Amino acid sequence: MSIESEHDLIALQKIGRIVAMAREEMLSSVQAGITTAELDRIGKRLLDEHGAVSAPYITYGFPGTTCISVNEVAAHGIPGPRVLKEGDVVNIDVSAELGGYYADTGATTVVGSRSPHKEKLCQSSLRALQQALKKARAGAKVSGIGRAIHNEARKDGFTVIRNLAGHGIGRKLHEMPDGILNYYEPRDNRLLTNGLVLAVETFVSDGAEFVDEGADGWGLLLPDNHYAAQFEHTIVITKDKPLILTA
Ligand code: M2C
Ligand code: CO
Ligand code: CO
Repeated sequence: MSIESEHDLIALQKIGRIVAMAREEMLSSVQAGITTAELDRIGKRLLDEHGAVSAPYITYGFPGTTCISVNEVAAHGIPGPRVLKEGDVVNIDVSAELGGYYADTGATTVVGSRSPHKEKLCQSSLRALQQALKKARAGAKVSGIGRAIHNEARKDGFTVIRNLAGHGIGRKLHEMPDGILNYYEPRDNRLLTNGLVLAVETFVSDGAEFVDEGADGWGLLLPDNHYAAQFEHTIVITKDKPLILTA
């Protein structure tokens, strides 16, 4: 969607803050011994308290409130009995609806503090998101976002996942424009427009370039013991810096 009124902006800011709070509360609860179902309950409680509902659940019937993806699972991980352990790469992706408006955010962390390679991967993906957001302004090419993400990942010796992408958002979880890629696509001539609401998400990996559907019908799996780190913000495009609704 594109922002058309003060109400659009206020409502998106509200749900943006809620999903960001849920993300932060869940991230700060990540520790060895906790299950992903327990983490999901923390996110659900926060959404419930604010009257928000899980976007994956109401949109797709996802069997959980939030997506929690561990190690070989890059995205769409179903919360459950999996117990987190030292060194696990944990992605928390929270998307929710309130009053007909949607926001989506994600972050990745490592359990414990003894995995420098995995921590570097998370830092690289976060930097890639920050660099991409610098390119996101009205009149600029959509393809500049993917170019910035890939350049940042490459600098650190990492790859990007080519079949996962950011998207439009606002009145639905996934809207047009789709295909906000993690790499440069020179044939993509679309331009960013003032007021456009986007979920920009970086998928940086230590070698993988594609994910495959897992046997549970949800999890998107990485090949050959590779890891990936995702970060995601919902933003509004302006003539200047984007408004980050999920900061
Ligand atoms: O839009 C995502 O960030 C998720 C969708 C959850 S629906 C089960 N919030 C995403 C992640 C990976 C691939 C596509 N979309
Ligand atoms: Co998301
Ligand atoms: Co998204």
